[in-house]
Amino acid sequence: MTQALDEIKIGGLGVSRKRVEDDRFIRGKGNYTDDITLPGMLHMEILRSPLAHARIKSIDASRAWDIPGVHLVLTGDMMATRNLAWMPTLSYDTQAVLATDKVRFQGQEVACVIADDPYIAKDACEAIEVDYEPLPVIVNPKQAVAEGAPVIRDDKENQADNVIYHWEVGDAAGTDRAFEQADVISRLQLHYPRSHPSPIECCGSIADFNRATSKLTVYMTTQAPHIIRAAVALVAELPEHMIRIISPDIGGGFGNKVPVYPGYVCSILASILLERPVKWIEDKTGNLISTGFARDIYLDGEMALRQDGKILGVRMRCDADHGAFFSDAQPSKFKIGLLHSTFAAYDIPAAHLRARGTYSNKAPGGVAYRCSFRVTEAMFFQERMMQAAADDLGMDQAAFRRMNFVRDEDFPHRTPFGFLLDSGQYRKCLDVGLKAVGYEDFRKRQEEARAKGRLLGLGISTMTEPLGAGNSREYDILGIKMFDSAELKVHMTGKAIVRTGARTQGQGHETTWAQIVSHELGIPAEDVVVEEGDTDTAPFGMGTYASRSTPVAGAAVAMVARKIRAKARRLAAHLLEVSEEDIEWELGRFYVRSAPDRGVTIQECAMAAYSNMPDGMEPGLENTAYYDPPNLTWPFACYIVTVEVDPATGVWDVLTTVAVDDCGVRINPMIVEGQIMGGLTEAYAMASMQFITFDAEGNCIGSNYMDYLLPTAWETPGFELHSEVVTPCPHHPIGAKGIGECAAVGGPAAFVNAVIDALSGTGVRNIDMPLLPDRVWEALTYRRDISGAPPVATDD
Ligand code: MCN
Ligand code: CUN
Repeated sequence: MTQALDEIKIGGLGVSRKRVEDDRFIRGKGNYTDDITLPGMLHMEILRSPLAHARIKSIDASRAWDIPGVHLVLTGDMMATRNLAWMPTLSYDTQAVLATDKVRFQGQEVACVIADDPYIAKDACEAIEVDYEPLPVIVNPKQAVAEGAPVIRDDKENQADNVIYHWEVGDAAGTDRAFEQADVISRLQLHYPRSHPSPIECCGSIADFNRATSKLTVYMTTQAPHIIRAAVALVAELPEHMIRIISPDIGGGFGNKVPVYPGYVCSILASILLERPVKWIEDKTGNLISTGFARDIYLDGEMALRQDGKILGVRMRCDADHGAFFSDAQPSKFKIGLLHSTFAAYDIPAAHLRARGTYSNKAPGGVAYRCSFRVTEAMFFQERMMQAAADDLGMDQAAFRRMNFVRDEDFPHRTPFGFLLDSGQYRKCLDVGLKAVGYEDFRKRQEEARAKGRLLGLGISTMTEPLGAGNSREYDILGIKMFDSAELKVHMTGKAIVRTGARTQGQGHETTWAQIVSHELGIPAEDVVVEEGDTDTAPFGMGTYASRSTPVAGAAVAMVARKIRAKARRLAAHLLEVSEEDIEWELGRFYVRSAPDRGVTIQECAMAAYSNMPDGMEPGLENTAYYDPPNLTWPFACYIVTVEVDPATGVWDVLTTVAVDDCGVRINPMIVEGQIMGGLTEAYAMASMQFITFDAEGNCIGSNYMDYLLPTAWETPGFELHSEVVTPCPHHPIGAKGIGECAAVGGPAAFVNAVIDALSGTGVRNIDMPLLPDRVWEALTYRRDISGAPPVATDD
């Protein structure tokens, strides 16, 4: 006799199972791109531009060619003969692979050397003589559109200025009317500065073209192997079935490993030319100055308010600095990504957003760094504007938010910008957060402290964000529709392998996908192995970013398991000699409805699929599911931070951080908490110390870990996490919503709001991130906002 299994015991849904991948990671046994050595492998290094904007008069590589051990020197002119000097970007622009006419940002790729070892290659790079003629430099949108500004993209035929796009969304006339009716108009201007995902592992690739088989294998640090395969097939005009992209273990991605970088392209071309494997591993400075930046948007926001606190309308003007190439890797038709997800959590009758994108002499980027395509800026702007508006009304921060939230009974809710929210319990999350932080009590203590000259502050950030691109109706990358996939093979002994089109970079898919299979089939999680990242074996998928893995690939895992269960049911009916209609399922077992004692386990069904299938049934127990989500998932979070600011120095300490996250059903609560803590750490970093900016010559300030600060355990405050609120996603097969980015998206505003709150009464409305002590001190001392753009002064 068989019995239903205890889901907790087998590691199913809701179990805080230890991460199986950590076993190899914490022993130093991970297999990262740089760990791979192939026979006959050569090494590539990149020569980068020291200048931000300059015409290239000549490149003389003859001395580099003469260095013993050098096999190949690639320059832009050589790339051009193969039509590879430029490549298309995912945002329908072009990007230089190796510079030919001009360099357009500091750190831009100018030439590559392929040699016996990386040291020879590096030395040979230094032997390349490039004659530059410096040009005026642009480091912000204001300079980009100024009279007489040099045209950065003079390579483009119809580009007479530095504007990439004007884009708008919402109801301009309706919003104007709302402003006419307003009792109070609140305005805030600020800059969300550039930041960098900065994973510990930099980017890299090993291209291995085998002339004998005509097959190109590329090991590389990509979050989206199948997209890379498609891009290589289309750009290099190689047959897709002869390209194999393998993304081995990834040492953190955080969005940095979504774009296509020149280094990948050059290593591939070098391998094809030399017919030997070519390895390129970027160094930290290369990573910080040239790859996937994030943010760099200016906001001019206005809110129309009724005296009682009701928001009547929102108007936003945003200026996005995209750097030298418009290479956003994002799947929406919206020029500025999902920035218009802003204010989604609030019930607002009218809204209008106008955005302008401009070129500058800075590395390209924009949408990366733990952000579902600019939702980070969207939620930051929203929550900073909410705080300013409540202050302008003289209203309590929590009451103002509660009054304007979308109500539980109003889902699905259409936002004024056109998104459809699936579900949520916003008030409940806020209440849990307020209770946890002791809101009323803190406000009293704040008053008392104020009387003694001590500055306490409390910041709230309540936000929802769209996670899980796509659905395929609305989202695509260069026409490739957004969906995802899972393949499940159950072996005859009941052990299984699941593969998806996603690619974990540290999020724990090897652990959580097994839990979904366990939940659906009753196969113990430890009997399920998860494999991702090899385009020759994984089903086609769009990769991991925008926290889309659980919403899309995770859903596909559940769906494919259900297909397997359906076949297993037919096998069970055969084994139990009853008709399929008489079979019932409980976890791990089918039984006869009229005789519950008579049952077979899923493992017995698996064996029968290979040894005892009914006449006419196809043998085997495996299947594939492609999942096209009906909608995005909309998790909600309430982050509350309290701080104390030292008026003498501007130093601020975090007293408490409370996080209430509702991401629907949690597959693995411990992993979810890890994601939230990681995100809060990054939020704290951006708010307090992380800064990648530029001086007037376009020099990148923040090109190393002395200048670009990563918080360690020592600086990072403690976090109090709450999981009481669970609103299952109504359209996801197991009710889960994404969580991977929430805390990094919603967190920064909570920290900044707390510091600004501590300064209340001084007239200071804004200090741009990072809130370094000197900025806070300056704001406090001179009672003025610190809102600014690069260039920074570098003489101090
Ligand atoms: N999860 C869960 N229950 C849920 C939602 C998620 O148990 N309701 C689990 C998932 O199964 C997965 C993890 O939490 O193991 C994150 O899931 P999800 O929200 O689906 O996000 P993705 O797996 O798609 O990860 C992407 C997201 C992004 S876009 C960035 S950027 C980021 C992030 O994840 N980069 C990371 N977190 C990171 N964490 C690590 N360690 N390294 C990175 O590079
Ligand atoms: Cu934009 S960072 Mo994550 O979506 O890979």
